Amino acid sequence: MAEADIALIGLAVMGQNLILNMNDHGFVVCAYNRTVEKVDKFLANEAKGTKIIGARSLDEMVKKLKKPRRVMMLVKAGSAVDAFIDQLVPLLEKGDIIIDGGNSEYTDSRRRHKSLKEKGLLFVGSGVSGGEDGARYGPSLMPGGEPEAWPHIKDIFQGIAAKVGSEPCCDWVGEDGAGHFVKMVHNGIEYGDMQLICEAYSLMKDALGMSPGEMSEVFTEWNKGELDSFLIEITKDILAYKDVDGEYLVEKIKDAAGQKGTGKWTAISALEYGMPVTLIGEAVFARCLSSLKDERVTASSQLSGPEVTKYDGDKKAFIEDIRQALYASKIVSYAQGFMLMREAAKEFNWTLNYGGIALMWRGGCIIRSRFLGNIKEAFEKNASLRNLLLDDFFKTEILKCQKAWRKVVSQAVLLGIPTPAFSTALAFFDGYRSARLPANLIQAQRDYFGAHTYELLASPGKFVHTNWTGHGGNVSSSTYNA
Ligand code: 2AM
Repeated sequence: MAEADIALIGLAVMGQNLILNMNDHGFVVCAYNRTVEKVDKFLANEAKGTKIIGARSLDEMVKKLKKPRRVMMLVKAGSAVDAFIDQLVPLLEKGDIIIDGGNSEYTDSRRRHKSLKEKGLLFVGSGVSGGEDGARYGPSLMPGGEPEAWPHIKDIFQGIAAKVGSEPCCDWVGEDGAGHFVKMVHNGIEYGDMQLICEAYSLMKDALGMSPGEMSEVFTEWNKGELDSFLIEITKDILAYKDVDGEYLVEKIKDAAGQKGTGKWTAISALEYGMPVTLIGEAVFARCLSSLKDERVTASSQLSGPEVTKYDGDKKAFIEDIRQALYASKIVSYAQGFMLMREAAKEFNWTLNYGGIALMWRGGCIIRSRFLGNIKEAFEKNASLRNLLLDDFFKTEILKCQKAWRKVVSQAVLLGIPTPAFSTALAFFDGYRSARLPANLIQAQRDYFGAHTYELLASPGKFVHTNWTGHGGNVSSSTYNA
């Protein structure tokens, strides 16, 4: 009997929790897993006493679904997704919906969308964020793909998503791979936010000599203001956490950061589409540098820094400066993230819902914050806002922080404390607000050694070559691109 509203394939923790969440919201879910014993185990344990049903084959699963059939996968990204799609296609009919909620690359989602569309099936690639807890009680969901599918999955998706007030942290993102692209940018921004917090911690610890306990109090205060966010909140808890011996645990942890690659993919996309997403790039490289622990230990005894490494000014005022530097840098990071999404939208012809994206990240996910509410408002005020830095609210905020930001970066440089993300954000800000950059000289150099030609300010669109040395040729280059 066709009784289930949706099927969910993949009974690892994320999949199980999403099923339980859907069940809580009144939807009948049919569970399936490649290793079928897991279905029985799930029904006998976690799903006991619920309306959840199971299937022991894909054929059985499909027969239990109401039409149009909705099948969601939460399986390992890559070939497992393609394998399930191949098995599902002959069992489904035109208008049925396949949703991939795994950590797929957006390029794969674009490919799957296209090939399923040719078969009359509606593909949705959805970012799912918030970890196991989010999946169980309210994730941030970023669905993209075939717009026709949205009305059929909207109630389920918005029903189970995290809520901010009464607003669900889920809306339609855009076409084909847009959902997974936006999830990737979310992860990149998460890398940036974490790095910014680490730089604030590093300055308080090394320049001001503060203990983790003291810093925890500072983060507690920060969490009451503009920086109010999940990551600041957990940082205050982490810093206050003491090991069984009464020592702060954070200081016992090896300073070599791991990464699974999602930040890296954002940086790669930034390079690919020519967008200066410098803060996320620095955050990825900062993790790379941290992981060279042995080399750094060797270098630390050979490469000395400045003599003075402690800040001797007003401590309280400097802490406030650090807060403002973090805030300003964070504004730049999000501005860059949205620049990347805008460029991808142009590249792939997506109509992205920018305010909706801010809302989707506002709750349920790792970067959830009060700040994202301001971003949502900025795009609500002006849906075609070119850059967050040009929004009245963010413009005022960043200009307010500018002095403190410059002070923190210059102090960090003088004291020899690395602040790559604070610094790159400030460099971007100064570059972005420059009507004139030194790229005229780059153009001259390129023309000098490669006859690449340059454009004259006075005659836009006119490219000319100069014989700089008098003995080179007068012929410009069209094929040589060193
Ligand atoms: P399994 O329980 O049968 O291993 C997370 O690993 C989820 O992805 C699990 O439900 C797992 O199924 C599924 N999975 C991993 N690799 C898979 C593959 N190659 N084919 C099908 N499912 C796979």
